[in-house]
Amino acid sequence: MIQPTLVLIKPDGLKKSLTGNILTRLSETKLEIVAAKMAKVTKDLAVKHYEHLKGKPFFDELIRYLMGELHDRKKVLAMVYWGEDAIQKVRELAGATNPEEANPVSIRGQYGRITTKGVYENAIHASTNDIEAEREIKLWFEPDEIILDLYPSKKATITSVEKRVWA
Ligand code: IDP
Ligand code: MG
Repeated sequence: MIQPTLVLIKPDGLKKSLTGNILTRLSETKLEIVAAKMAKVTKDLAVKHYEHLKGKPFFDELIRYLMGELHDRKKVLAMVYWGEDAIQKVRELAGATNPEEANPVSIRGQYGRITTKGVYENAIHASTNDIEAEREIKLWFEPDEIILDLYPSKKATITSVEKRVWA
């Protein structure tokens, strides 16, 4: 099945200068990158991204992790990979959630660690299924930021929206 998946290089991956290595590993999948940007991660965005983990003992620390507060890198590299079995291919390359259990040659096995506060710092996020991919891609990207029309969109005239423009 041809499908998209959301990939994030998390703040530990950026801080450890792993972006190039991780992108090289991902290129083994022969999938296409159809969207990419450096994104600042607000608390609201981090909480929405990990809303399925609300209530877990590590939740607050996980939010601080995704926001870059543990690594002094307040950003992530957000990308949409697209192609045949994209979700499963990227998950396999990423490895298990717990870096200690991840295949040693997977991205998380190679680069992940467990912090003394107990958060799994695992360098990369990858969607786990189609529903999650759609929710996450819509959370991180607007339709015009993606090269393909992945999901139905509509034109909207937005008035009174305050945003920064070049001075
Ligand atoms: P996933 O990233 O492999 O899809 P999720 O269960 O969605 O795993 O968890 C999201 C993130 O939360 C993980 O990537 C990891 O950083 C962190 N995490 C998940 N489970 C634990 C745990 O049991 N202890 C500490 N951190 C965890
Ligand atoms: Mg997950």
